[in-house]
Amino acid sequence: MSLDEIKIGGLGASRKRVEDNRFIRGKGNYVDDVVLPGMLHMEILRSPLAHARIKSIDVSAAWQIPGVRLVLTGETMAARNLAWMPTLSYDTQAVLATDKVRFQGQEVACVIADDPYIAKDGCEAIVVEYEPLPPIVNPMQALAPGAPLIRDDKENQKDNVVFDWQVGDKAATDAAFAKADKVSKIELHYPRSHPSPIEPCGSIADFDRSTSKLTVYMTTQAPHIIRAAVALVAELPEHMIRIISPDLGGGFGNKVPVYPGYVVSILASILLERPVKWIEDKTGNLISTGFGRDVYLKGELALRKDGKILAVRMHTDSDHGAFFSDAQPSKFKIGLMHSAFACYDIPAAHLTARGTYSNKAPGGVAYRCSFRVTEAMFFQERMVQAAADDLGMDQAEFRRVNLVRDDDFPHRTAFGFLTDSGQYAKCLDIGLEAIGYKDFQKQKEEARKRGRLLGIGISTMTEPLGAGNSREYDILGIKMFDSAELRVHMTGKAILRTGARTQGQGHETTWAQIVAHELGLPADDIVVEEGDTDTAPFGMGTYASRSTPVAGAAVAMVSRKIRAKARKIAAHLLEVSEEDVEWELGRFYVRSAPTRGVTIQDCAFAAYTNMPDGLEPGLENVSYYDPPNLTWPFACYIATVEVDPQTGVWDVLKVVAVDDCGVRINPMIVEGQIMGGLTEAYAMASMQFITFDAEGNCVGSNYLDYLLPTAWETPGFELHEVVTPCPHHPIGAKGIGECATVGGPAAFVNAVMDALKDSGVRNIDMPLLPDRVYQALTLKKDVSGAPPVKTDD
Ligand code: MCN
Ligand code: CUM
Repeated sequence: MSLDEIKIGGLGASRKRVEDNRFIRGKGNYVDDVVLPGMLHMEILRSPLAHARIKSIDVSAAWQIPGVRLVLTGETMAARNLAWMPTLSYDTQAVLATDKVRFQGQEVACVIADDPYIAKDGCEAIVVEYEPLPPIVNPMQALAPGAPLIRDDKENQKDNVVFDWQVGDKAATDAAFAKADKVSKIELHYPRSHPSPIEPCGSIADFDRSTSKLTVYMTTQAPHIIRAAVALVAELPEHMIRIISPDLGGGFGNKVPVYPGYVVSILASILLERPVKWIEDKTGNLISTGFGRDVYLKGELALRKDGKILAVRMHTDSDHGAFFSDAQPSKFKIGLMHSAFACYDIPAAHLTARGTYSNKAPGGVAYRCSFRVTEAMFFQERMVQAAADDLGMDQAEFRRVNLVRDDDFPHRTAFGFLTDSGQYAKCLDIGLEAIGYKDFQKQKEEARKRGRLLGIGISTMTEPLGAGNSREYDILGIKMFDSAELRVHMTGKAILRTGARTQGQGHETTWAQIVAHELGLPADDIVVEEGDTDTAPFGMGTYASRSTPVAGAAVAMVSRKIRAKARKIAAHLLEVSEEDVEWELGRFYVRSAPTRGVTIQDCAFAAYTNMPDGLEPGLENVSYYDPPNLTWPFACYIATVEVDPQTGVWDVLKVVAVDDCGVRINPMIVEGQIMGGLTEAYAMASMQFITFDAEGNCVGSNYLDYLLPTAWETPGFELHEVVTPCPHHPIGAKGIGECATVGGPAAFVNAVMDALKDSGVRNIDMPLLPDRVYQALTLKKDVSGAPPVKTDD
């Protein structure tokens, strides 16, 4: 008699995304769609120089333009103590520059006017006199003796170092290296990349003097954190602040930080008592908002000759730009870089990490990556391939020797994480089988006769998704947990709200599936709402693929609370004691008489019309979920490529992905996440190049230079699945939102390196543009992305 779970859209149903109904009809409601009566428009004047002292700013001509309502500069912000703001990593960031500009594109002044064009004219009328200073565009320059001090605004800052941090066991690592049969070394650069969501950032601030209420519509992945920040920084009462994050046109980590535009639009609305809209253009987004990566690695593996890894040593130098503004758990300065090698059984490891300032836009935002995990897994898999080559060992076999075994869980990694489940060898085997690993060598020989170079690249990794637990994870002291609130109406229809904020991942679809699984209510009967701090329960937002691991768990838990109450109502309706009531999907029945039962909908109706004595009416509840651990999905990505040695052009022959994200709520959405992630991985490996010339000019500030692959350039992906349920998640799910972006790049790069192996080339830094590949092949040497950076020729 039990309901068919797939039919009601429960766990495992590839239910079509309900949000797409409005998106594909052009009915999405993005920030720029919001129009408020009397709304004014704001434009930002940005610095053309990367490093310069501001000698003067003359705004008088801007004020003369009819329709200009307000002009704000660093000076006017400073008068209100708002020229600087705290960042999510305990640094400060200029809202509008006062003393110096520190990167090209930095916010210098804002003009608020009747329409966006007048505001733009206003910006153009502002005259700024700069005195240029020598720019710093990489960690090597930042650390050089006598380097100009970028952050001379900070009292105790005497150099350009942001942090110097370490983790692991140095003594044990040194001892293991002393005993090693072989030491494999490699130096790599993970270049800057940009999340570049289709929709840039923006906000509409609406301060109503009559109620003292401040409403802000804005592009944020974490509305509650913004509310807390506005309350604490601007000293406004928290209950008078409402942050609404409407539909987001992608986030990818770009919409986690707090940007100056948000802050200035809020101040402008308070001063003018009118709504003020700020919408960034695409170039503004590309040059000034959070960049990802930009990390240099020196990596070493201590090896035994049978292939066993004895120890790992890593040193990273990361370029954070002018302000250390990336969000990450406060305990960890270089994010979760030390999650590297978590899928391998390694006795000892030590990581030193140094962060430096530069005259570049703030960097280090987690772009589809749980806090530097993308860099960690890329470095790991490049180091693994180099080590296998150094030992003369097959790269798949080398991984097999070192992967954590299924019976080894829970497993404490050398850097201290606890991984709890997985079937790593099985995933690898499925991947090797699917790509045709055995036959590939033969194909490689044949291709060589045709003058073509074939290569195969593997990337295996487990990734920490779903911060926290609250014991270890906090941002600015706010503990990382999440929440869900479920309200079941009289007729058995329901509304669910969470503290997460979907940006395209499909929460409106998948959360309803979790409720359907727990309660037997058809998913179509549940509406999901996120992103409004006045209605949603407090949560830390959506990034680090934490929604399913944390908010999704809260959805299951709140549904169980509802079921527990419904059980009491069922006992009352069935006139038996609660202990005699059994549950099957969507229905309570009497144990001794299974045909006597009531549906969950009957219970919902009774909760408002016929409640038992002593029981509170209504059927709603809230759950706050603090996960016991991160979730650890596993992935094996394998790519084969063909390189044309005449041109350096390489084509992807085949890509195979084997993902284990535990129980899949919606297999179709999971596959979409993997394909999207692999597309980004391919883009970073092959074509995306956003860099800075010696003057600090951002090269790649538009979509002719910074390439986003379309369906035409993107290779096909063959997806496979393994399911190892997460032991601590209520429905056994692990995160998936970032896996393919994190693990994917190394598969492509390893494949090209494999093709070039016999030419003595060990590394080409991303992106593997044809000219880099050609140069490596003809000169028979590595091509580094490190400076001097080739930007043009
Ligand atoms: N899911 C599932 N079964 C699982 C795991 C996840 O069905 N076992 C579903 C989820 O319910 C959700 C989606 O897959 O609908 C992604 O879930 P999850 O892994 O929990 O990740 P989040 O929802 O927290 O999304 C964040 C993640 C991040 S951090 C970035 S960055 C990213 C990504 O998602 N940005 C995206 N994917 C994106 N996809 C789109 N379309 N747009 C973005 O901006
Ligand atoms: Cu890591 S980018 Mo996502 O966390 O929003």
